[in-house]
Amino acid sequence: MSAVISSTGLWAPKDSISNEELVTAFNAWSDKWNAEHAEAIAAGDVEAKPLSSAAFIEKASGIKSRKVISKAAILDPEIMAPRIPERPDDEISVLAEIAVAAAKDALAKAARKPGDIDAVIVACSNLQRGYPAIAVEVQDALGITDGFAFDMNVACSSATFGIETARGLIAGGQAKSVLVCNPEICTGHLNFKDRDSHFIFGDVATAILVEDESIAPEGAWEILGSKLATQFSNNIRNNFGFLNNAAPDGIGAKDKLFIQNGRKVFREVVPLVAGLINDELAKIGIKATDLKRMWLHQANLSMNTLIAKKVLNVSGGKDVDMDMAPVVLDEYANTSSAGSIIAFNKHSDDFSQGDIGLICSFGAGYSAGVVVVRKT
Ligand code: CO8
Repeated sequence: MSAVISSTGLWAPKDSISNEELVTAFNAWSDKWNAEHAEAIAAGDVEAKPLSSAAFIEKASGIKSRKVISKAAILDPEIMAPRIPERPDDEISVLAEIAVAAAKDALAKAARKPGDIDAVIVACSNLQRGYPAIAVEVQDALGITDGFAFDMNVACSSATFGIETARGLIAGGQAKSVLVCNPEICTGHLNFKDRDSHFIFGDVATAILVEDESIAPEGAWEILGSKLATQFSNNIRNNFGFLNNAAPDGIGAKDKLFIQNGRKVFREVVPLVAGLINDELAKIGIKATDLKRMWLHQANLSMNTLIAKKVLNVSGGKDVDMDMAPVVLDEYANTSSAGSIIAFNKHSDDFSQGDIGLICSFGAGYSAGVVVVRKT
């Protein structure tokens, strides 16, 4: 049984933070910290906190702003972190709430009602709690009374791995219509006091409706092929987890936030991803020049340019037409698993029947996924 992508959905917070706003807050915090530690800095006991720069951020990453759930607290030099109040157990959790918002957008686009859905997968980088699964809460909030739901996490590749998992459920006869949600509150695990990474992430939610081809709506996307890959690396890591509380010094002893070696990630992931795409295209007999577009993971503009060049075999100083690999990270920053789906959602309306494109994710794990699609 073949599967299609029937529709996608998007939810984004109303507030954005520009690089300039973020850097102003960071530098105010940094100046204050340096003033408070002036003696220790002068004695060489601690290093002064360096200042951040909006120009550096845009040049190094391509990010100009990010959408966030909790703007004021992130920009308050006394806080420098989102502040999202805990909710009582009888209210919907914030992660489920944004997943539901994106899901409703996807369902409306495919003219589907909640009763049409057989399974819900929440596939994202950071799950708000251990259990019950966020996906079961999303299933309940949408009013899906039959079927099943579960969570999965493959970091930035959660969406492509989620699509492939949905495809497997359809092939195995478990479901005909699977809703894959990618709620990403990335600012919750970001260290806004770390100059090297404070600019990287934003918040957003996407949803993907994967269905059996027998019920595909008009204009659905046939999945021609897909390939998943993982390779262990400590270069992107988050040590937050349920055993933090079991450590002798307890959970509060150390921040358990996102850390990475960005340079190494850049160097190691570009060839891995370009190779994965080229191998999959060769396997299913499609030439790179047959592609109308690649909706790539949104982490770094130069990284995407380089991947596009490698896939399209554009060498030397020649430019690649970025219409081929559209950028959304200038507006959204890195939104982990949602990035390539935002790009697909926003930059696919001009496809005609028969046009071919690919969705590609990559990130922590390392993990990478390619899904080749053709407009029906
Ligand atoms: N302002 C001014 N200067 C700075 C700043 C700043 N904010 N930050 C660093 N610098 C300085 C450095 O100190 C360094 O100075 P010096 O040369 O004197 O040592 C200089 O600028 C260059 O620094 P870098 O080498 O770090 O800069 P890069 O050019 O490598 O750019 C990037 C840094 C933008 C991080 C880049 O390396 C990058 O994007 N790499 C790819 C990273 C990537 O793709 N990571 C994957 C992200 S993880 C992911 O997508 C999902 C993770 C799992 C999910 C998480 C959910 C939230």
